[in-house]
Amino acid sequence: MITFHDAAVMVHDATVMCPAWLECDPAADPNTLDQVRSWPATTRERPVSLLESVSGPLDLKDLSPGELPLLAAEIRDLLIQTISRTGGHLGPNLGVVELTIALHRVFESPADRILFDTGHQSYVHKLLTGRQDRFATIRQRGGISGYPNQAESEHDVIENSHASTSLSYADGLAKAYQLRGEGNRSVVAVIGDGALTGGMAWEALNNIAGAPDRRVVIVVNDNGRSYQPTIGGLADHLATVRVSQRYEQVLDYIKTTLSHTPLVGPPLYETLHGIKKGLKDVLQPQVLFEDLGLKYLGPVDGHDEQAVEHALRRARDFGGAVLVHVITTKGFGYPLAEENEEDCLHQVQPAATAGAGPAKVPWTQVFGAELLAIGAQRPDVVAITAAMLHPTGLTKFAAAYPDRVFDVGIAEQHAVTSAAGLALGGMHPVVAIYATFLNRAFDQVLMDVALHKLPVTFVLDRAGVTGPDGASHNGMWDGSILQVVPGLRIAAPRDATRLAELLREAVAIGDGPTALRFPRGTVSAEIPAIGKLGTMDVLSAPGRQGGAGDGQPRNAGRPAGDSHPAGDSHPAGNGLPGGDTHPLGDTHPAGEDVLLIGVGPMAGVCLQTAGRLADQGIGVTVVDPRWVKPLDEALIEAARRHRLVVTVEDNGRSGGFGDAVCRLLRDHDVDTPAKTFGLPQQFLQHGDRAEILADEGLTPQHLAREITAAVVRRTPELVHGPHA
Ligand SMILES: Cc1ncc(C[n+]2csc(CCOP(=O)(O)OP(=O)(O)O)c2C)c(N)n1
Repeated sequence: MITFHDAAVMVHDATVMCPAWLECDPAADPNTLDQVRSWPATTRERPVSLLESVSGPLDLKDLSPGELPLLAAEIRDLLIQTISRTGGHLGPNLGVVELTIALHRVFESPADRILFDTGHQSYVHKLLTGRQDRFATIRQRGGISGYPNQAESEHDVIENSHASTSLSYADGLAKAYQLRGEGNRSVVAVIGDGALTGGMAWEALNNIAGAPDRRVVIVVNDNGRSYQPTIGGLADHLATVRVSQRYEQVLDYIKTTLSHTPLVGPPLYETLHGIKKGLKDVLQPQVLFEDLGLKYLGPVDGHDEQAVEHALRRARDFGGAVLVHVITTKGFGYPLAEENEEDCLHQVQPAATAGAGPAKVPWTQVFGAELLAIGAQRPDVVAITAAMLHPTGLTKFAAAYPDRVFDVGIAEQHAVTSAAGLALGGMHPVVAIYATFLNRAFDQVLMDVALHKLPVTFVLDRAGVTGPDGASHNGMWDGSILQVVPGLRIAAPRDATRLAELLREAVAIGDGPTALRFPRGTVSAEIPAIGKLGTMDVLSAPGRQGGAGDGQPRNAGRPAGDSHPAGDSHPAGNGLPGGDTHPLGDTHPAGEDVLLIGVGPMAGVCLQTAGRLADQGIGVTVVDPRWVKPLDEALIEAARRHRLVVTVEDNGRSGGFGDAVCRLLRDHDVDTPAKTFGLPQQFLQHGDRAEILADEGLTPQHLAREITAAVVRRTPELVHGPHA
């Protein structure tokens, strides 16, 4: 096992980390290394003193270089203690401690602007810019955000947690400063090698390089990983530097190997030797960036604070567009993170939830298990991830079918159009992606997949409120933007059994795209259907209460054989899979006051709401549509039979499922009024998922109160007792 001390020494001993251009000696300050080595095993014994003395970047500048390793150690200590309790991004922040200290010692934030791409690695920046006292509240309701946040600090410039945007922001800021005559302000963008795989970053690089006189400093934080090792040609290119594979060594290798290869060996070696310059170009990253027109500095050891400072000063004083290549170790200083193969503890769960209570099955895991089973039966099914293999549940599928899984990097747009290509080539791609990140690839879904009626299945994990990661991580948009895509069908499972069923139905559809959305967290209790309304499941009806079952996932998936073209709606019981069973129809008993339609896990919430309403004497039919687009036209007659239609969804209300139901009823001159419940069209603050859903009224108690009030307004005679 590598300890923190060993790791520190290993990094400092690596010759590549202190290149000649830097004119520094990695062991120049013996106190520095000694201090690191003497860091007590139980760091809690050491009072947090240096860090407390830093209330902003100016204080940081007063510290001597010899004090900085201790400061770094204190920061790591605080990160480990706090994040293991609150949850959050641990590995990325442990890796940027020295880099962030150096940034704030060299640049004059907030006059100079420091932008963190994605923003998940900004915790150290928060600690150094006056937020130590609130750090314990990170990611909790009312506490500080897990990402940069303008309301928190003048040092936070951008808030987005979607990757690969920082260089475009930087380009725009530098243009603005130039136009305003403030061209002496530096704009610094810190971007990981993972985020650098996003196409938007390259669009920005192209523009930044086009105006080399603007003061844009691009700091590439190269730890070789996104969640997992970063993939692709660029990553391979950067890796050549990380492992110190100098071109001379490669030439030696080629010389020894090829000259022993009969016939082709020696001539090929001569040829390669003749193009030595070309080979050098291939193996040195500065060429890649300098060919674009960017000044390149590096590589520099990202855990040698003085070396990073030196490089950043040179970059700042250069006065134009420059790229500083910094090599770091994700999780640095914490062996549990550094050695964690899955993701270097990229994001950890709060201590309170990790391992607490009876084991519950995450939605992601149910999806992963079912896809694995489907993979065994369907050799045409392939999986695509945008740098999130483990988080999207593809681990087992990748292990079983390594040739049928494609990690494309943080490149959602490419993921979708590449899926279109796979589908054109006869495969059925399953694009596993967090709902919020699909937003990026809307045009690709619309034009590259749907226009071509291609069988691509989008599996949208973390749909609806996600919670602690805040506004930009909530998957509350897909249910609206996908509504406008012709021919795309959307399914939302209420429990594990339905997730397995609907995934099978989705991959059985061959004439257009499908999307399956489910939330963050663990699966809801099983809710058996008591009947059918067209293709939809009836979960309870007046006098026939349904309820949650045993909570055990059942593998009840069955293939679907239909290929109904998906419009806004489809004829009752005809079209989508599952429409062949017992319509409740005329056998339905009287007392049909409210038709309550719950999307996905909201079906369970609706069932509980119905119980409360029944106590008020209000008869409720609870329906889970399963496929929420296209709508089942059985809804039209069902709506006519009820006095009020209510929809509940974990998605923005504008343009979502509820709006689609209202449009269907209007189009068919149904007079029954409808109420739609969902998330307000706002950027919701971070907090616990359950807390946020409660804030927005998506609880049985609140819904029952609202629905009772609506019923009373229309038919006061129905409600006899006090309101819920
Ligand atoms: C558009 C988008 N897709 C996916 C993600 C999820 N995500 C968050 S951090 C991350 C990896 C980032 O890697 P890198 O930029 O190298 O930073 P590191 O964590 O290694 O410091 C990913 C894929 C995201 N934030 N944005």
